Amino acid sequence: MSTAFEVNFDGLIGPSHNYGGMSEGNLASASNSGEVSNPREAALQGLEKMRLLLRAGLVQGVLPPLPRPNYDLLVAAGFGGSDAQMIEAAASQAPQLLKAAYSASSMWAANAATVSPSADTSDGRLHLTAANLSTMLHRSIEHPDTVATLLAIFENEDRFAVHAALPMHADFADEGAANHVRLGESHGSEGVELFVYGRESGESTAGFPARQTKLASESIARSHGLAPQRTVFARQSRAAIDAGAFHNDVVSVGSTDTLFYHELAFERTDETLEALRKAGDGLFDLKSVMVPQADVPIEDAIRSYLFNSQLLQMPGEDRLVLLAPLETEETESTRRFCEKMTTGNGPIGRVQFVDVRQSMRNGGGPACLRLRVVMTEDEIAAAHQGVMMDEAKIDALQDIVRRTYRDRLSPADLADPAFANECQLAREALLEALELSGLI
Ligand code: SUG
Repeated sequence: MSTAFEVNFDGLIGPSHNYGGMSEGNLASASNSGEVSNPREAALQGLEKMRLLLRAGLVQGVLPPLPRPNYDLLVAAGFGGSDAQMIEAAASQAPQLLKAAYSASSMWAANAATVSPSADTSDGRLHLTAANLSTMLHRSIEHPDTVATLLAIFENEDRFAVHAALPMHADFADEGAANHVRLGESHGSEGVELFVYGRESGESTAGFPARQTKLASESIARSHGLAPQRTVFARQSRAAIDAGAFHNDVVSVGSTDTLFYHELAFERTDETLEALRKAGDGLFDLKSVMVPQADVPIEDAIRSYLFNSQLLQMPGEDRLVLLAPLETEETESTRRFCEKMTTGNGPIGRVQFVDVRQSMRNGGGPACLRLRVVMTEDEIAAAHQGVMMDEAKIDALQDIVRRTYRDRLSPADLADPAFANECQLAREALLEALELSGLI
């Protein structure tokens, strides 16, 4: 077993961050629809979170924002002429579509891909499958550009395998790592991969959309070459989805040997835990931390985003640290639960709060903002270095954000063709700083 690190690749929040109200079943997105956003503050908050983890001694990467507006979507919808003409026509004839074309949703990097570290795969390579995000129109346009980004970062085919998204059909609906948890003795040891799905392919469900199918999860496990006896598929509970848990990472998070979850997260909790124990037999002893509905009602868990936290093994600390959003501290039941949990002797020893409010208002907490990629030292060295963060690079990115991003944006502002140029210039400057100008 070689030394491995959990590298957090955070989505760098793009200049068109706005509150579009586009995600049915995501209560924060619906309730803040049409509000004025602050893209500059959003991106600075995200970069400060990265700085925090860097200073704690963790390895931090970044994924640049995707090109916005996405003109391919506008062309596909029949708009033509110059860029400015397309934007003006879409603004008057199809404003919903223009919002989708402008969405900065790639910031939620947990939905960029599903990742299996090389310790788990049959060919010993690190596998990444871009998520098709087929359930929501504004997210379904991410994957071609996500694949291009991943290929630019994980280019070395001897070590990395980047897979295209699954077919764009409801039977293959896939939302990436937000519905995937990897558990093991340590980051570098062989692990167990848990895939959480909301419905079977072909099954129609009432209520809020279930965005992940079992077929999608199974397909990824197969193409990543995961050992069937080390892989678990569990169904997310309908109660959780209908309460607003549009991804499993809104009601559970796991790292190393610990699974932290809400009592109502899974359809068959005992069976799921038993399957995880069996899959981890001989590898690790599962530690499960269940949050009872009586202590934290699921509505509070979703409002506060208690579980949409990063569960981190910090250098020098023997217990795990939960990096939770400020909203968890501000919600009484979750704050009390955190106090109780950390004074006990369980696997989570500390909770730290972080301000990602701009993203939270669209339903994205600390965990949504990052894609975890467990990498060996050699794999880190083989990846594109321009996206690996140090403080100087964070400073440089923040300078670009301060210079090029607006501090007020309402969905109506998207109608101004001049804004498209602003977005392009901002992205070009960011890509240059990350030595990724090939993506322009
Ligand atoms: O897919 N919100 C995202 C939030 C994604 C959170 N990710 C994880 N849980 N991993 C979504 O619903 C809202 C965009 C808007 O309405 O403008 C949005 O796409």
